[in-house]
Amino acid sequence: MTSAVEPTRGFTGRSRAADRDPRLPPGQYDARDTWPVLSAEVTPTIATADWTFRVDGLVDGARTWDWDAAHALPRSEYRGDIHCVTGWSKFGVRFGGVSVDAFLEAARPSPAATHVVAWSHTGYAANLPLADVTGGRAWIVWEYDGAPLAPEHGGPARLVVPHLYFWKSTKWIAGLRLLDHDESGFWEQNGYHHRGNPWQEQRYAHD
Ligand SMILES: Nc1nc2c(c(=O)[nH]1)N[C@H]1C(S)=C(S)[C@@H](COP(=O)(O)O)O[C@H]1N2
Ligand SMILES: [Mo]
Repeated sequence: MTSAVEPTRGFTGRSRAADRDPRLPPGQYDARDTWPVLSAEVTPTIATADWTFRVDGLVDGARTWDWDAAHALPRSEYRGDIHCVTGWSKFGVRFGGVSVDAFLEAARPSPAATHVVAWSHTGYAANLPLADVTGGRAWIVWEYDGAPLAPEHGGPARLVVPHLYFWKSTKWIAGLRLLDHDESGFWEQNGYHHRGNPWQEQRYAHD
């Protein structure tokens, strides 16, 4: 009986590895049509008329944009995948908004700036190296799949940094503060990794 089972098990194992979607980082699964909501806070109601986005800290000119001023910046889209540290990944999502580069260009980061804190209108924050939100790798978005971003997913607007675990993508984004040092955000103070690269499985502080 053992000899009949084991070759089958071995074959199945190899077959699964070969079929694994190359878009899936280690330890992740495909959430397919679902989009789980992960929020430490109660979903706030923020009218677009009340939403603001500020870039301050180590910049030559701190700036605040309101809804209309942010929409006047060049439109930019992210199409691709996202990965949550709890295990789900989602392929081929489409977010519309403005590249973080466009906001930073207006505020002119000082050469001393090395990190940012991405803080929300609710008090949540995530820390990131400045290099992870520049160079066309991060967006402030207000659309998902061509429709307004739902409040539970961070609407009216959130940060999206898709190459890092999704906890870095602050919902109800209020601003970026530029710093010359790393300053832990909400999950980083609770044992999560400072960078959070899903391809290196940087889930917890010492991964
Ligand atoms: N303000 C705020 N932003 C947040 C969070 C949060 O709790 N509050 N959760 C983070 C985590 S852990 C993830 S995985 C994503 C979840 O986004 P979603 O709820 O749209 O899937 O938002 C991130 N941004
Ligand atoms: Mo997450």
